[in-house]
Amino acid sequence: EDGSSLWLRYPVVDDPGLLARYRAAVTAIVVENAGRTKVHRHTAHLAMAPGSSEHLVETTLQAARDELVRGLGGLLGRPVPVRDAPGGRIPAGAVVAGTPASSPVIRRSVPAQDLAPLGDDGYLLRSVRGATVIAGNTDLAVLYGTFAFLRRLQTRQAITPLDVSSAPRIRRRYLNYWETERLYAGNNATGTGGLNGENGAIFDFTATGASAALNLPVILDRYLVAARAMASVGINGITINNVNANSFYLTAAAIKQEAALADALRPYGIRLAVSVNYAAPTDARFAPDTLTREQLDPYSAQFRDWWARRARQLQAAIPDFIGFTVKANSEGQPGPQDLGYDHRDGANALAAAVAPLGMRIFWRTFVYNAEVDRDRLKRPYLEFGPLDGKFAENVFIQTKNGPLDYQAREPVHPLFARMEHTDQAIELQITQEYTGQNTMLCYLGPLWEEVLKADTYATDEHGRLLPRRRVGDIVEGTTRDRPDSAIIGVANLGNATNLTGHHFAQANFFAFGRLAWDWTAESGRIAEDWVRMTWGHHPDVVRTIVAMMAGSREAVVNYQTPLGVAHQFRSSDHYGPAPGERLSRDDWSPVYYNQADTAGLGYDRSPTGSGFTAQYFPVLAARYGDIDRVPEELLMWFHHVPWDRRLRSGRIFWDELVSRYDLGVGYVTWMRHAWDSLATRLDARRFAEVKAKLAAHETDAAGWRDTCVGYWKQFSGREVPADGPLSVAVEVAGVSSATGRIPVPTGASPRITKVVP
Ligand code: BDP
Repeated sequence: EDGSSLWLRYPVVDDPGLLARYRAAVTAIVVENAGRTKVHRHTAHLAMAPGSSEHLVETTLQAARDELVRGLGGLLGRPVPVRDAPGGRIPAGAVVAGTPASSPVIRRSVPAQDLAPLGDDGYLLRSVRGATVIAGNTDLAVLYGTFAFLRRLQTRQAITPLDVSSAPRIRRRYLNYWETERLYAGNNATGTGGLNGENGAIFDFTATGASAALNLPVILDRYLVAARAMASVGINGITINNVNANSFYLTAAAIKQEAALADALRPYGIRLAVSVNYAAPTDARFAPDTLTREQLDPYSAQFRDWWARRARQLQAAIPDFIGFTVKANSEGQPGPQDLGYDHRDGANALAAAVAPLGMRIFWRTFVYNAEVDRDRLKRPYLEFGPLDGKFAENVFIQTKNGPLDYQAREPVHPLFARMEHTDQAIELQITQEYTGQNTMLCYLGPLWEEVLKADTYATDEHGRLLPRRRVGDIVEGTTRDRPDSAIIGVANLGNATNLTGHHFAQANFFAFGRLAWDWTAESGRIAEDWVRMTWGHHPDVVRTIVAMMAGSREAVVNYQTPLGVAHQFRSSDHYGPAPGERLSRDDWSPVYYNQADTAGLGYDRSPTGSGFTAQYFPVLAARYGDIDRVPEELLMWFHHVPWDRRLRSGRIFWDELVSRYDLGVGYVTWMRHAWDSLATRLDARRFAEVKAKLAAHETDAAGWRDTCVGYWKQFSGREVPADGPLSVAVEVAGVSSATGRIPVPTGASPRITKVVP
């Protein structure tokens, strides 16, 4: 096993009783009117990679049928025949997948009113007269239902009698793929990838060899594995290039390749978007169709027409093209402010250009300017808050979960409840830029669950609390009167054999999709599904791995940025610690965030400090602004904390701080031992690969602790406190079976008391 199938492995069910029941329930596959599968070899812009083994499918129903054949055949340990349903007769034991339009069987066996509430993407799984139907209103819903049905077998749930349905809470469940940096997904040296062929991007736009000679783009097997994996968790769009956008992706040569990719992904319901640079019209690659800098005025016809031309070109090649993602006036990227305009002017100009084509603009809010504001966190609200309600219909503003930048823990971004009249997408980072990249095992489900379930305590103009103002409510749009909604994950896919570099990084890809579908789900349950699908079902395996995952993010918080100190990363790679680093820009420097001095540690954002807390609604503003009331895990986000301040544990701040670092490292040590205990229960290659990662993880976690504690010590002037007790209690939210005590072997790092995610 090399991890290349991700969670779509489908090994034969090894519990004989269950296998017999599944085999009795499933004896045939019926997908009416799916069409014949054909391999496109010589269409105008599509070629198979030499040696490619996967065939390309043309329709979504073919993809569903193929997945049933592959999945059921694997799980049941014998081929399951594909049959017709002559005269609408359902063969006993059939799994029938389709829509009322595609399948006479579905039309007759599923009442229309049962499908109506499911919308475009929702599915229904139901036992009907000895058969199982997988039904939805669209072919894509049927594909989603197919994966959901297979997941039931993969996680060993009952499949008879069955009557479940599910529809996503958020409409657009997209990935943003940053192809030239921040991949952390393996980056195989042997592979080319991305634009420059120098990194490990999953999509290879640098066709080489025969395909280059023919000028044909290549569709690699791994694209289809990724497409199936995305569809299996309901992801339905991907922006294929970095937000620091290279305008290559708008050129005719690139569009040809993008069209091939779109054709390959379309059956899986995945649509494409491109990140663009606001000043692309001045790029010489478009000569003679270029503009001058002055013509970048968002109200000029030239500017809008230029974008309309690009959009039409894209739509001609990719009829279901989504639109553009824009990073403007952020970290040196050009934007409308360069010409004296604001984000609304810029976003609405692009929106107007693409609106006739039904496309969308995703305009990011990741802006900061510490030179003006002193506190970097203030800028997004200052620039975007006043623009609420002023964006065009087809604009989403796209906001990171927290006000800084994907730290292992942040308070929620104050913009969420402040933009009620604007479609607002949340942007989460799946790729672990600040959470251990592809070396550290960090399950991000608990982080996202924390964010999406966080209450903003938004109030109306009379100061009364408004209902349903958790971040997830706001993102899903229930607080707006408009139906569109979007959640974005910065993807962690690459050209590594297992697509993500670390086997456990696959879990973050999986969890993102599951939470995008239903943000009210519990991250512990999602972890359990993933473990069963990815590693197996032995109780030791499930219990141990779920427990490892459950506390892994809290461990990262503890050994990297405990008690709310943020951004202590070395600037070169955002992996290791550099608490003393001072860069050319204050707001890129760890010292700016930690504010270490002999009095204490942390950034004062209270009303007597930077005043950032005022951007929150009153409940949170009061809570965060008061050092006695702020949750301890956010202490240093909002306060400069005296070294001898007494904390809830009874320890003084300095002692508590050091113990958090130890707790974090101790957890990693515990994970390493816990993993070792599974040696005989897991397949050799993946076991060894994770074991090696955990060893590096432990070393690097200890490095974080030692570097940071050593640095803080110079300011605190205090000794490192002595060791504490030696056990870890792991409580796993949402997984009843996995609560337990796992002893830490002697010799392991001490002082772990309790780790509760
Ligand atoms: C930062 C990344 C940088 C991105 C930026 C962004 O380090 O690569 O371009 O976020 O989101 O975290 O625009």
